[in-house]
Amino acid sequence: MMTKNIIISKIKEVKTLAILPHVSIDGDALGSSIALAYAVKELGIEPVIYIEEEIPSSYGFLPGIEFTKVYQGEKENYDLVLALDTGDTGRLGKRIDIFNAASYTINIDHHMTNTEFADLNYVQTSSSATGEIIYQFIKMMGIPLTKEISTCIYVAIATDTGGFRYSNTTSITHQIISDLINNGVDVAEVSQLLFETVSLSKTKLTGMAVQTLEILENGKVAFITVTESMIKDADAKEEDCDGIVNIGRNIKGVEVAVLVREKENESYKINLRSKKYVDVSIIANKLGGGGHKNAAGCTIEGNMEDIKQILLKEIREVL
Ligand SMILES: [Mn+2]
Repeated sequence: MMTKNIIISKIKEVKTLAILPHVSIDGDALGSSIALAYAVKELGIEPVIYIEEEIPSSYGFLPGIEFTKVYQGEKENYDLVLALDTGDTGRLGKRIDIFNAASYTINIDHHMTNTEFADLNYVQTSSSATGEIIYQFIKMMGIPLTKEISTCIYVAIATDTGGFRYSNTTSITHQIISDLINNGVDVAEVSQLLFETVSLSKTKLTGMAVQTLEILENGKVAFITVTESMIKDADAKEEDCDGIVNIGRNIKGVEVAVLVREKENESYKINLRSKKYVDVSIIANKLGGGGHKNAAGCTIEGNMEDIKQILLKEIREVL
């Protein structure tokens, strides 16, 4: 409670403020950031949301995109910088410069692996999404839930809970969602845009990725690979890889699913998902990444075969 009040008074006393969601932005990072930006604007501050890369087109329908700006190496000294949904400073990418140059920094997050890297840290791991925490802040600030704010928070929570299906979904989650719907969220429209709209290139890429599926460890582990050439052949974008790992996880009997995404220079982005008992954040942490129990990730360098062996060894230990 204390920390929350200090954060709100900090926000109220500054003149310039920037918000930093994590790299490879997702619905929670973006929705939370825009909702907070709307709230801060109500206080008479003009906030900027610095993002690392262009917003994936699947989130293009969100209101308030005008608050966002792709970081181009600007040297700015903000009175206050808030990192949202960001477990560690590595997830700030190049925008670490904005963070380091700030007079004061705040970190608001729900990741168990959060390293508490700011001047003030508010990490609530019981929240399904950073969106839940931002909702609480906005209520405490006494700022009305507009349709825009409600929609952004709804998207944040709906994405991080997999459409209210993951184990992080609580009764509090649903209480918050109830309030958001009362304040104008069009559930059918948002759900259609968020969960039932897919680009042709992603469909093609998914088909190619499924061809690489390997089932190991008596059916408990699924590996899927996406290479650079597959991305080119499907005319796909980075964001089109999102969710492909779930194809492996959804297979009956699979506990751990891995997506190995080949990047340039023998670097691989690894997505890990588990269905029930395995804590994949332990594996990701060991390999220099982070995340949650059922969803985590890391980046590894080396060649594809070695990387698969390293991952398999770590998975065997927790399986
Ligand atoms: Mn999140």
